[in-house]
Amino acid sequence: MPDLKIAVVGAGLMGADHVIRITERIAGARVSVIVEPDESRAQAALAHAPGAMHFTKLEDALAAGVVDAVLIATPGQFHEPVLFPALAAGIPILCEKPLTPTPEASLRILEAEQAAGAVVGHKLIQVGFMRRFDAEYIELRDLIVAGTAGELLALNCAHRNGMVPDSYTNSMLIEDSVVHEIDVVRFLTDSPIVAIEVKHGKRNTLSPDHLNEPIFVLLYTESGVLANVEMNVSVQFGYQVKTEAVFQKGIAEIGRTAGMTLWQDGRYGGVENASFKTRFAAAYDNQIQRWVNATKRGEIDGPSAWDGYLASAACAAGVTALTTSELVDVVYVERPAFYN
Ligand code: ISE
Repeated sequence: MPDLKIAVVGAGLMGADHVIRITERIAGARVSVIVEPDESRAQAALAHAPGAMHFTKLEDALAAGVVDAVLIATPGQFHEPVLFPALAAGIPILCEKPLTPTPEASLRILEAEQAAGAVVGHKLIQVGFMRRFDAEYIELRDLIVAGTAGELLALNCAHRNGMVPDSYTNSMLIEDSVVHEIDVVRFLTDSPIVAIEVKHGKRNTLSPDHLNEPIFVLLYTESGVLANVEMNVSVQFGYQVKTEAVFQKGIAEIGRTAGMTLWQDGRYGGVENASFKTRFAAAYDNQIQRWVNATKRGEIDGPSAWDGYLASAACAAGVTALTTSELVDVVYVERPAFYN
């Protein structure tokens, strides 16, 4: 079977990383196009994509007939205008999280996908919630399902970034960062998030002036399992994502820093990840390989646009909770049959 020709849209931090990943580690696919308005970013990415063409608009690449599938890695607010032409072309899409920043926009995407799906006969969008492809999250989910430690009661989650760029806003604490816990808590518990509450701790003065964090987010699931998330984007020392699961008969912990521990000169320790690019490298590889394989079968193999919508709806409640400090209910529309 010929290589899947992928257009990577957006060659920023994540897009550039995916270009290298597809070229060097993914079987059965190659980057045929880079869509990026910034010339220097595009050139830097093209250096890792032999034979790829450069366009500034996805529509032009689609018209040139050199694209079988699209990987969208622009910032979230630019997903919608890229999703529409890709859906109209009826080709498979891997869209980085969040699907869209608002539930209203996600609903527009669901409609467009159902229209395109009626023609091609299957779903077209997979959303890049890569934690679902991380070996430890999968192991934890298996433990929850097996029930050998008893019923799951609660989750204590820590999501810590060393620092964030100036463009990162307060609402992105929820929409760009906690969105991962919003999705993965549902993945782990198989239960929708029904309400969200946000508390502010003592502000970190090392945080950019416009941010008020760390925050502590309570995600209430329909099952009764409560997830408590420390969201902290100014920890300075590195990147950490950890979860402790509290069961009736035990505790499970995932996300401890992997690698060698060195004892020397009266000290011991290891090396902490600097960013999500290394912490979740294997999960990203796994996600993209499975997506490539699935597209060749006319399927997706991971979170759908419906999962993306559920996360956007929960994020909208989360952003309200962030500004009001109240417990905010999450409101969802009924699931269309297409997503059953
Ligand atoms: C970033 O966009 C990501 O998706 C990372 O996984 C997350 O840890 C970070 O907080 C976000 O800004």
